[in-house]
Amino acid sequence: MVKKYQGKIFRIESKDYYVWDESGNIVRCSLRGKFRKELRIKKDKLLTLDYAVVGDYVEFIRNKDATGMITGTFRRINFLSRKALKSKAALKRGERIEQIIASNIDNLFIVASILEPQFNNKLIDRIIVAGESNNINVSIIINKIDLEKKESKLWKKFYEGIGYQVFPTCAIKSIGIKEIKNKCANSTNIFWGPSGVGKSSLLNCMFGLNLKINEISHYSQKGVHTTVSCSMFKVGDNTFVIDTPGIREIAPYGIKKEDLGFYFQEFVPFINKCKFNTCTHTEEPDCAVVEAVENNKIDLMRYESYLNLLDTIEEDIYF
Ligand SMILES: Nc1nc2c(ncn2[C@@H]2O[C@H](COP(=O)(O)OP(=O)(O)OP(=O)(O)O)[C@@H](O)[C@H]2O)c(=O)[nH]1
Ligand SMILES: [Mg+2]
Ligand SMILES: [Zn+2]
Repeated sequence: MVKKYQGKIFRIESKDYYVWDESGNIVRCSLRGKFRKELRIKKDKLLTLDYAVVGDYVEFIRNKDATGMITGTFRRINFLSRKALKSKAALKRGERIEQIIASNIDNLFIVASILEPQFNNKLIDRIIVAGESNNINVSIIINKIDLEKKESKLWKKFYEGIGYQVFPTCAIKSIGIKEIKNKCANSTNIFWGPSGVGKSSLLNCMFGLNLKINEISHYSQKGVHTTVSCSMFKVGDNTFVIDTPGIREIAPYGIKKEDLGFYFQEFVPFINKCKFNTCTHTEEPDCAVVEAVENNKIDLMRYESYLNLLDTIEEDIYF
């Protein structure tokens, strides 16, 4: 019998899976060929899932040259995912692809800025849904408050009103850093959001990391992604942070239309009062959510985000 070891994936580069073994040493592993993608057939559609992602606990064997090979993964507590951008060929084959960003996460910090790049509340709401639907604690960081203060305060109030913790920060001047560090302690934390908002800058500032950041300080819409893959870092006892590449768009994966409302926290108290328990809060009679929007108990912007998302999940297949 070949001896099996256990570890945790902290970075994936092309076909190399970097794993911490039980003593915290780094082992570069390959993935046994048949595990590359897990395929599932559901309702005649082919679904593919990433077999191993950053955050996964794995089982591996050691090769003679000190590298390893992953032979299995352990069940994920949760994971953050989105619908993969579809290629035309994949669409033709009827494939629906889920891209898993990382697994076994406690806190999702959605990072945004007001300027450079401009605040996009619809995108934030979509990332919130991705977090909420996977049982991940969500908070929001508004970085670059040196560039704009007034609107930062308004959006802070807006999201706090819904029930989210909001951290205003400036990575360049180390403002608001301690509060986030405290929240990160003893947990696994992922930082996700648009490109150029300062995710890597914040992590450098908070934990003295040396992540690559965009050297061109003036943000352009065409800005390239500086961080190109997900990486996890150990920054304290039991404390991990994950830096991610920026996102331009995101569609959550595998959410049922009638469940979407539950991922908009402030809708939840009203949902139970809708006439139909499959209410999608659009055209149905006696919808308590629509009524709450009309009475300004639910903000119209959030309801618009909801409708916008509802439109895009129309075609999903469900597990
Ligand atoms: N004015 C200002 N600029 C900042 C701040 N934080 C980061 N920046 C700048 O914003 C630019 C982008 O920062 P990054 O840390 O590379 O952004 P990112 O979110 O990691 O971007 P991707 O890796 O492409 O997703 C850099 O030029 C930083 O110097 C801040 O608080 N204020
Ligand atoms: Mg980055
Ligand atoms: Zn309703």
